[in-house]
Amino acid sequence: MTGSKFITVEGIEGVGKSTHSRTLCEYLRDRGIDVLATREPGGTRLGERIRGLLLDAGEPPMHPESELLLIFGARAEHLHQVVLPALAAGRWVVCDRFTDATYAYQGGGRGISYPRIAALEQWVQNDLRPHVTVLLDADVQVALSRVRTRSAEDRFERESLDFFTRVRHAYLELATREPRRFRVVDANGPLQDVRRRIVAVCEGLIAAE
Ligand code: Z5A
Repeated sequence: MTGSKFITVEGIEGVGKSTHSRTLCEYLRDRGIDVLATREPGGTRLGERIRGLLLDAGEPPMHPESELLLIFGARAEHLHQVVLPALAAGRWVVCDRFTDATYAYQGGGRGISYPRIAALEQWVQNDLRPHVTVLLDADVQVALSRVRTRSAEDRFERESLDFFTRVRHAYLELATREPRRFRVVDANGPLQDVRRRIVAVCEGLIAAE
């Protein structure tokens, strides 16, 4: 098998990112690929603490720019401690959310300009970009209905339908801009159907090796 790959999984909440990141990792491991599974915000001790601040619905309101900087702070730590060493060792990295989430949530959702996000992206990541991004896309109400039964809502989950609609559209626009990197997967419908679509993406990844 060839060198490292950086694969990210994206989408609004409830589309099945966590579930299908696991599907992806299992499929790749079954084919002998050394895979590191990680997530953002988080993936390191500091990153998980920042994640706690970002998600805590009990925190006082946070300015969108503070939110953006915290996300990139967690990302810098994650890249230096986890992602870059794994890629340098030839491993594949599957990351549940990455910078496309920043464009979608802080850009599309909160209204921060893309050039401002791009400046931080370049500063923190240099030239690192995902090789492949799996965008799970589903109707906002379908996706939210899968997670709105959870007992306590976090700071993002409290946002409106309109917010998540903007986030979804931002993701789809990003995919349109970079069709070679993105694999858009229909995440509506039963779990097993979506799983089959993810396996098809995995087969494509392996065939491309
Ligand atoms: N955030 C940000 O703003 N900017 C950034 O740059 C980054 C993140 C990196 C935390 O992310 C928050 O961080 C996120 C944006 C912000 N907040 N929001 N929204 P997260 O990824 O940890 O949180 P999440 O998106 O809220 O995760 P989630 O709600 O767990 O969604 P998911 O991972 O896509 O879904 P899941 O856990 O795989 O599935 C949820 C449930 O649905 C579960 O019971 C499944 O069994 C079920 N499910 C999944 N697929 C199906 C189908 N097809 N049918 C039926 N049921 C299903």
